[in-house]
Amino acid sequence: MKREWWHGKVAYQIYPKSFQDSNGDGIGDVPGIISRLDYLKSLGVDIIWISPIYQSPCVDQGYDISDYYALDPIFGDMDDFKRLLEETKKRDMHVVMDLVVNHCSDQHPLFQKALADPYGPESKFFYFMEGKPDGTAPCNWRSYFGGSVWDKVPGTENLWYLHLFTKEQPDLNWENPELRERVYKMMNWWLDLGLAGFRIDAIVNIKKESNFKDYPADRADGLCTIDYELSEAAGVGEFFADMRDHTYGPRHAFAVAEAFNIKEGELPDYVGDNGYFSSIFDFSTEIMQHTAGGWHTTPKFSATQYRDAWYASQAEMADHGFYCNIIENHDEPRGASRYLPLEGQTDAGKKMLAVTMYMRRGMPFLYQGQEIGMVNQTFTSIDQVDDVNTIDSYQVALQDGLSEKEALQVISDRSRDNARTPMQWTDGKNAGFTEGTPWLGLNENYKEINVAAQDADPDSVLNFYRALSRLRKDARFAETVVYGDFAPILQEKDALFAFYRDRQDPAPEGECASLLVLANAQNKPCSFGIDRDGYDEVVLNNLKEFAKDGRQITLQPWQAVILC
Ligand code: TEU
Ligand code: CA
Repeated sequence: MKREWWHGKVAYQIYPKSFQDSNGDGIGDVPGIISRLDYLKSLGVDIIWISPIYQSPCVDQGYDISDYYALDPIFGDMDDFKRLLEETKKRDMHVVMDLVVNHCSDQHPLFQKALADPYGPESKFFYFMEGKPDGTAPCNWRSYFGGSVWDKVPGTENLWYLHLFTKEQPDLNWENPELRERVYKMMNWWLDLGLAGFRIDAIVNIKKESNFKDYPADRADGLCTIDYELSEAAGVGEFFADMRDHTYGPRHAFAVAEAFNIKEGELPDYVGDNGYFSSIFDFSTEIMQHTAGGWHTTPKFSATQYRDAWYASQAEMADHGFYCNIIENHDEPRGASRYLPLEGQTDAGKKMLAVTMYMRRGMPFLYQGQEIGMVNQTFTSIDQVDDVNTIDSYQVALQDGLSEKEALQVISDRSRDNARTPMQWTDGKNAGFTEGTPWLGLNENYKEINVAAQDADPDSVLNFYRALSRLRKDARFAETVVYGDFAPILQEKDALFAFYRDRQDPAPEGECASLLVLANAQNKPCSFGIDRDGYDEVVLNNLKEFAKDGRQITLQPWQAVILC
C-alpha cells in the first residue's frame, strides 16, 4: 500500500450551521469557524471537512446547492473563505469541502431552465422521463426521505423528473458527458483555490438501474427502497474513475466518499492504490441498523455485535487501504448515546469509545461535539425538529401505529438533529454558540457538557481525546498506531475489545513495535488472559488503576487501556 500524506492525520467534521456564530444571526458561519481554529489545533485536528456552505435554499441543510461557485451569504463570502484557507494553512491544517453532485437544488439555474423548456437541452442534465401510459410515475422507487422519487414536471401531461432525495433535490444525469465536464470544472476550480480535497456525498447513487423498473413494494405506500435499484445499477465505477482522473487523482488531493452499497468484492476498486477514492467511511456499525421498515424498526444490538461489525471492516480493508473511522456524523444520532447503554454514558464510557475508534487502523474522523461527549437530544414535540428525514420518519412511525409519545422516542433515538444541535462551548448564554437566537434548539445539558469546563479539567473527555491525538503523532508510537496490523484476540469474550497493533517492520531503537488495546464495554469487570508476554507499560488508561499480573488482566467496567 502506498503511503499518503493524510494517513497519519486526525480529521474533524464541522457542521457549519451549528459550530460557531460570529454575527448574532443564530447561524454558524465561516468567520466563526476561523475563530475556533486554535481550539481545533489544540485537539490535534489536521483536516477539517465542512458540510456544505455553498449557496442553497437549505431544504436539506445545504445539501441542495443552487450555486456551486458561491458561498451562501448566511455562511459568509468568498473573502471569508479565502481567509479560512490562509488561517488553516498557517496552522498546517487542511480544508476539505463537501461535494454534492448526485443532485442539485431545484433553484439551480440549470434546473429552472429545464423546467421552462422541458424537452430542451437543459433537461438532459437531469432525468426527465415519460410516466406510465396510465399517467402514473415511471417507476415505484421510494425516495430516501419518503414518497416517490418522481415528481411531475409542472405544465406537462405525463413528464416526470427524478429525485432520490427531496423533490427540491433533482438528480443530475451523469450519463450526459457535458454534465460530467461541468462537475469536473467546478471541482478543479475549488482545488485551485487551495482545497485539500472533498468529502463526496451520496456518490454511489449517480448510477441508476437503467430500465427504471418496478420492484416489489416493501411498505403500504406501494413503493420500494432504493437499495433494490442500486444493487442492480451497473458501471458506477466508470464514472468514479473518470471523475478521479479529471480532478483529485493527478493532484493527489484527498477524496473520501460517502459510499454505502458497495458490492461484494469491489472494495479494492474503491480504495486500492489506484482506487476511485482516497478513502471511504466505515459505515459498518451504521449499516447493521438499516431496515427497510423505517427508523422505528431499528434492530437492537449488543456491544459484541458492534465490535464484530467494525472488526469485520478492519479485516476486509487490511490489505487494500485506509478507512475513515467514525462513531457519528451529521446524519446520525450521537455516538455516545447510540453505542453506549445508559449506564455506560459516563466520562469513562465515552473515553472507552474514543479508544476503540482512534486505535483502529485508518484515520480517525471526529464529528463536532464528539470530543466533549455530546449526547442525544430528547425531543418532546415534532416542532423542535428541522430535519426533513426526521419529519418523514416520524410520520412513518405514526402511520405504522405508534403513539405520538412512542414516535417521539424513536426520533429522540435516531434523529439527524441530535447531531445538529449547536456546539456547546461554555455554560453561558446559548452555550457560547450565538449572541442571538440559535436556529435549532440547544441541548439543555450544555451547562454540564461544554468545552470551557472540559478544557480546565485534566481528566475530561476532551483532554482524553487530545491525548489520543498526541499518541497518533508521538514519534515513539506513530508508526504502530497509523500503520500497524490489526490483530484481534479473545473474540469469544462478550463485550471485550482486545487487539494488537503490530508493526510490520522491525521497530528501530526507542520506537514501540506493538501495542495492545483493551476495552471493556459492559457494566461489570472482565478478567482474561492474553497470549503474549510483555505489554507492561500503560500508555493510556481511562481510569486511575489497572490490574495486570503477568498475562492475567482484569478490566473494570468501561475501562480502556493501551499497553506497550
Ligand atoms: O446522505 C446520503 C444518505 O444516503 C442519507 O440518506 C443517509 O442514509 C441518511 O441521512 C441517514 O439517516 C448524504 C448527506 O450526508 C445527507 O446529509 C444528505 O441529506 C443527503 O446525502 C442528500 O444530499
Ligand atoms: Ca452567523
